Order: sequence, then structure tokens, then C-alpha cells
Amino acid sequence: MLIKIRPDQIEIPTASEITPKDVYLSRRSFMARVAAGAALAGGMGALPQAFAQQGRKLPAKLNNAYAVMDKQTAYKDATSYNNFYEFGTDKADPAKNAGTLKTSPWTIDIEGEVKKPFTLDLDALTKLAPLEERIYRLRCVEGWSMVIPWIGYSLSALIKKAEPTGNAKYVEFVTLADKKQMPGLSDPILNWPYREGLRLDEANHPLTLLTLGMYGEVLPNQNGAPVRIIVPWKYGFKSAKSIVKIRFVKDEPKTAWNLYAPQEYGFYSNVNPGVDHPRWSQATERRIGEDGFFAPKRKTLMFNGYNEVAGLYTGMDLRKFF
Ligand SMILES: Nc1nc2c(c(=O)[nH]1)N[C@H]1C(S)=C(S)[C@@H](COP(=O)(O)O)O[C@H]1N2
Ligand SMILES: [Mo]
Repeated sequence: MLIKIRPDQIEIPTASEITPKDVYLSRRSFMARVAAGAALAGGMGALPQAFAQQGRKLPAKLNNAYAVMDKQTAYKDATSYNNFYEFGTDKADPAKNAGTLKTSPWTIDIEGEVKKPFTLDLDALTKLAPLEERIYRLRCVEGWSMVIPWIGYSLSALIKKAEPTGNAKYVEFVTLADKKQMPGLSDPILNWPYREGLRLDEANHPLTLLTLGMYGEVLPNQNGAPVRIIVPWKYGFKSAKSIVKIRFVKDEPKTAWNLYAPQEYGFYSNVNPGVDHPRWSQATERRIGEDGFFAPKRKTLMFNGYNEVAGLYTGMDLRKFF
């Protein structure tokens, strides 16, 4: 298998190594990797950090309990059809523009209603819990979906370390907003920085993934490097990219899309085929990569198919709390 002889890779192959990424890797990019790998072997210190980060392998063990059977989205599609408004609003913009994102050094501040605030660098964050590969469906509120092998661990591990106080009822995620690195910030379309939030019990649900990689490697910049959240039962915009602060708070935090259009994007934003967006139906979705003329649309599933989260919403009217 091609992957085994890549000089920058010495660890045990994971499930993602035999999936779409291999198919995607052209001989040309393979040769570029050979060259990069040779350069790395020749002298790590000579290379700028940002370069060393991109494409770096991130070993993780597949967690079968969190792996959907759907065909994985091709790596090329998952990294070229993105929403990351800090780099532009066109789906192709993040792949084009996110090269300027400096992902190392990187830190996350843990603050608010915690025993004692602290800062974690990327190394500490990566070592906080064993890395797992999880294959999740991600459903964008716009009506398309992907299936991606993410790498990370349950956010609950970090929450445990943070020791939230009894006042902590919600978790707020604040993402990077740096005009020097992010050309999209000059467009005031969203109230920057991009912010998201979860109720503490949602954040503690084992499905909620503190995400550091995908397809066997660190996150590509356009997918939210170096650290993001993935909440697979909610619309994609809840899965904030390039996080710099995790804040524990008493009250429901303001979120970027809710501030933009409160009647269209609620705080909960659970995937729900029974509650339409004011401007379009949410009953079906287009799976990226299956968009040929004859490809049937897929039925969108309640909670994106993650029924194990239903208990989080017992007694709640999910029409009201959309
Ligand atoms: N910081 C930030 N995070 C973000 C966004 C964004 O514009 N900025 N877009 C969201 C939306 S709408 C979606 S669908 C997902 C897309 O993630 P992907 O490009 O990795 O598939 O990221 C979410 N996280
Ligand atoms: Mo989205």
C-alpha cells in the first residue's frame, strides 16, 4: 500500500488510510510528500513551523462505537467545499485562502466558571486524552452532508480537567479573529469573532468531539486547524473552527449565526427534518460526492441519526427550541 512507504509516516495504519484519501492522492502530491518528508528527515529545525504542521500524521485508534457505516466523503471534497467565513463566503474560498492561518504556536484559554482558569498549548491539548478516530456524519443547515473520519477525543475529558463550578450551565467556544490572517474578517457579515455554544450536558455528551485531525492527519487549515469542535447531531455551524477560548458560563451564550438571523438560526440547532428553515425544507439532504443527475436525495434523519442524544431534550418542544 502506497501509504506505508511515505517517508513522513512511520506509525500503524488506521482505517482512514485505506479510504478516500488514498484514492485522492495523485502521484504528483505523493512525490511532493516524498520531497517534504526527505526535507523533514534532513533537518526539522530548518522548516517553518506552519509548514511542518500541514499534513502531519496524527495516529489514532478507530473507535468502532462511533463510526457510521456510510461511505466516507472523498478527502478532496471535504477539503475543497467548506464553510469558513473568516476566509470568504464562497465554498472554494477557505481552501484558497486559509494558507495564511498560522496554527503554531496555538493556545486555548479555559476560563469563566471554573475552579481556576488555565491555558493549554496544542501539545498539552493533544496529550490530554487518547486520540480516537471517529467517523461522523456532518449535516450543514444548507442541505448538504459529508461523512468524515475525524480525530480527537470526547470534549468531556477537557471539561473534567477544567473543573467547572456549580454555576457553569453552558460552554462557549470563541474562535480566532485576526484580520492579518483572515481576509474574510473585513466583511462584517457576521459579528466576529465566530462564536458557538452548547449546554453543559450537550458538551459533556460523549459524541461531542474535541477535534484535532481528520483522514489520519492534523486538520487542514480550511477545516478549522488546529482545533475545532464537532457536534454531529447538530447543524454544521455549531461545530466551530479554530477555537482559541473555551468559556464556562451561567447563561446561554450569544452565538454568531443566532446574532445574524435569530429567527433562522436558534441556539439548539439540532438536525431536525420536521422543522423547516424559514426559507427552505430540511427534510432531505444532498450527500457531497453523490451529486450526479440521477443521485437521489437522502432523507435527513432526526438528530442526524444520533438518536442516543434524544434524552438530552426530554420534555422540550424542539419547534420552539430550534
Ligand atoms: N470559525 C468558523 N467555524 C465554522 C464556520 C465558520 O464560518 N467559521 N462554518 C460552520 C459551518 S456552516 C459548517 S457546515 C462547518 C463546515 O465544516 P467543514 O468545512 O470542515 O466541513 O463548519 C462550521 N464552523
Ligand atoms: Mo453549515
